[in-house]
Amino acid sequence: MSSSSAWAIEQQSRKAFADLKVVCLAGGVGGAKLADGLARALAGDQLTIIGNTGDDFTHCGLQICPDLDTVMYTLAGVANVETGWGRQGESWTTLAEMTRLGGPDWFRLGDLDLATHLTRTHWLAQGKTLTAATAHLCAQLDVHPALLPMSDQPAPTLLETDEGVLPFQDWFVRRRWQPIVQRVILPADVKATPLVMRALSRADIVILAPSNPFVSIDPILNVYPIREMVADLPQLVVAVSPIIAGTAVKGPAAKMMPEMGFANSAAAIADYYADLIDLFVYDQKDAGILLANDPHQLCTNTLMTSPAERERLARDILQTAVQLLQETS
Ligand code: FO1
Repeated sequence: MSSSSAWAIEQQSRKAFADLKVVCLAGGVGGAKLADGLARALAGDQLTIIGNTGDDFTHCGLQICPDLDTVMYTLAGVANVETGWGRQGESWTTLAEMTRLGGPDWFRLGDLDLATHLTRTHWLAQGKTLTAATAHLCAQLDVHPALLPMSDQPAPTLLETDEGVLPFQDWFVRRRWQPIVQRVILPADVKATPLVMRALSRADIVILAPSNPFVSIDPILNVYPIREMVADLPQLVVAVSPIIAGTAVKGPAAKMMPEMGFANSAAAIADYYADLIDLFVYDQKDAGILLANDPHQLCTNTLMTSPAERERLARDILQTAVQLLQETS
């Protein structure tokens, strides 16, 4: 007699998604939260997260990978939920001393977070790929789904703004994303890793997480041949709107959209991904919106205010996607 214990129910629901292979393209906070929800709903080997590395830069000689770290820390349960980056329970002793010494303190590195950057930089200097270094860090933090950098090559995102062309972190942190963005400049001929391509070729479902479409998802799709594989392979492609009732839950998406000629709406996000997606997920606050290309739709509560909410949204999406897969198989 199977008990109705939470554990038993969890195992039942995992059976519901048994042998499903899911790939999630994720950037900052929204992407990390959905990735965490998916990790709670699926067994570790069913989920692969492809992380944006367009925000990466070298700072004080250290290789910083903000979006990889936000996903890794979130799945490890050690993320600073207030800031959306770095570690919870952080101390700032080193940064305070850097300030006293007149060092570059504009990019705030906490003491615990510094250990990640030092360790990653050490391994890269030893010749490890970013993929291998990320896998080691995840293993040490007991993070089981595969977190794959979109590429092992540098792929810096630049922003053409009314103050000239800015490197990402200069725009985002030093200038607090206030310069008006005319264009996002993505690097040419960056290649996906073999592990990324293998995960995409095996995926039943690919999810574009509720991350900024321009500076979190596009940089991943821009890596060859990720966009082509997402568009051409038989898997079911889902996009989750990062815009709820005209605002972004966090970050510059809502400010950037009008600056770049897009309406500030979930419908505009659906249009933006129209040639890629089979299912569009948006918040109940946007119920009744009209979507030009009429993808399958899931209108639900997409605001993830707790780990349980992250898992509920992930299950909502997976259940809807599995139904669509069964209808089309
Ligand atoms: N974002 C800020 O707005 N201010 C910071 O001082 C800052 C420091 C920081 C340190 C490590 C890290 O991994 C991320 C950090 N971020 C900071 C966020 C970073 O700019 C990301 O690129 C954004 O979160 C966008 O994804």
